[in-house]
Amino acid sequence: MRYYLAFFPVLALAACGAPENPPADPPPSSPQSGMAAMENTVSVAGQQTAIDVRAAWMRPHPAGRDVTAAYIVVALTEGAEDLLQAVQIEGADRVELHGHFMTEDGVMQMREIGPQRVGDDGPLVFTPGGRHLMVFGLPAVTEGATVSGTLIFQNAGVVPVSFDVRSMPPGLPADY
Ligand SMILES: [Cu+2]
Repeated sequence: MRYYLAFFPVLALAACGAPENPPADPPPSSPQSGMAAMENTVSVAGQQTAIDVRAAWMRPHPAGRDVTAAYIVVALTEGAEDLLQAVQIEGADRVELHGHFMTEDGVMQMREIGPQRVGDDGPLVFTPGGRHLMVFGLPAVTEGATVSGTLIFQNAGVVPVSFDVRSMPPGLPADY
C-alpha cells in the first residue's frame, strides 16, 4: 500500500501527460494486428446479463488540452460475466480504455488495454491511478456539467451512461 500511495501523484500526472508524451515503446508498424494480438485474449461466454453503472465521472479538461480522463464503476446484476468492449462519449472523437504500467526504470506509463471483463465476483473499476477512459477530442467540459455516453458490452449491448464532470472523485460505492 505504501508503494501505491508513493506513486499516486505520478499516476495523476501520467494520466494527463501521456498524450503529449507517448510511451517509449514505438507503436507497432501495424497497429491493428499488434492490438489484436494483445487484446483479443479476453473472451467471455455469451449469456444474458444486466449492467449497473455505479459511478461515472470525468475530469474537466486540463488547460489547453483536448484530452481528459473519465472513470466508471460497473457491476453485473444479472449473469456471470460480460465484456466491456468500447466506450463512446457524445462529442468526443474517440475513447480508449487505458491502464498504467511500470517500466523497468520505475516510470509509470499508460497504454490502451482493450476490452475488460466484468464478472459476478465484483465490480469493474476505472479509477484514478488505475484503469481509466482516455477521452480524445471532446470540447472542453466544465465542473458541474454532465456528459452522455454509452458503454458497449458483448452481452448486455449498449448501456447508457452519464458522466458528472468534477475535479475530485465522487464518494465511493459501498462495494467499490
Ligand atoms: Cu490514459
